[in-house]
Amino acid sequence: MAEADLELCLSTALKLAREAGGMIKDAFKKKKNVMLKASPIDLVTETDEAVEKFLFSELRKVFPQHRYIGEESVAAGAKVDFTDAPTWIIDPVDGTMNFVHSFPFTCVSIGLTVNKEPVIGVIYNPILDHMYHARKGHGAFLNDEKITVSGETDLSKSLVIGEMGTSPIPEKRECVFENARILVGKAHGFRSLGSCALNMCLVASGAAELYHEAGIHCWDVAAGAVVVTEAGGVVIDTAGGEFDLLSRRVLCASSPSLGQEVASLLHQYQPPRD
Ligand code: LIP
Repeated sequence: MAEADLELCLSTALKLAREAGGMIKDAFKKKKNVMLKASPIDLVTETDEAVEKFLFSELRKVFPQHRYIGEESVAAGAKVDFTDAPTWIIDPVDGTMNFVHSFPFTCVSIGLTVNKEPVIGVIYNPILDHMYHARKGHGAFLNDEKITVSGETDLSKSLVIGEMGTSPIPEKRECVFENARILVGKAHGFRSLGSCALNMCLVASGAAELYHEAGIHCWDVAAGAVVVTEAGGVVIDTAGGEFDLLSRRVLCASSPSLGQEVASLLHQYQPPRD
């Protein structure tokens, strides 16, 4: 895709992320109509659905030839049709559980892939007014200030993020708890905050050194993968191999050695692919 086209994609995504963020912020303090998806803790609200509909509609006006993958469209039965075509991969409200509880760690995440590679990432937390963005080869930014990972290589000096997730599956929950036990004993600190995309931004900005999770989806990680790598971090599989956008597993780290060390410690869980 030409440089000018990618610049138009980024500027359009930034504009729409801010507008979508306004929708999230308006609803944030109000009573929410919460609906259930795969389990009693896998939630969706009218805001999730309205934001995704808004973003798809506005992006299609500018980029009618592009393809679209969204969390709520897939939940409604759409297939994850992942091709080499320019594809917008969107989580309208990442951290929906946080949003429902008015816990201010929630965002809209807008990623763009070309030839199946993430090239643009825009992640906006409207409650804290934190706009993260990155374009492949052009750096990563928080509110237009360049961000970089901490570069830390020592696990005992690292703040590590691990998510409990929403799955009721015993095998997955056992894996989550075992990995938390392992890491709490070795890291400087351990956090669980409820938003994949924002967790990735915390690593990118040097506020944390590592985040890992199995059970997320392509729309959770597509934008964050660009933000982390453009901030000088690594994005790999939880077992240490190459990152696979549809694998539903991610590990991002402030340095390659830290990422590989933690990957070697983790108990692995393999959810069905997207
Ligand atoms: C969430 C992820 C989070 C994960 C939750 C949930 P959602 O995405 O951001 O990392 O632990 O289970 O999948 O559903 O709020 O868009």
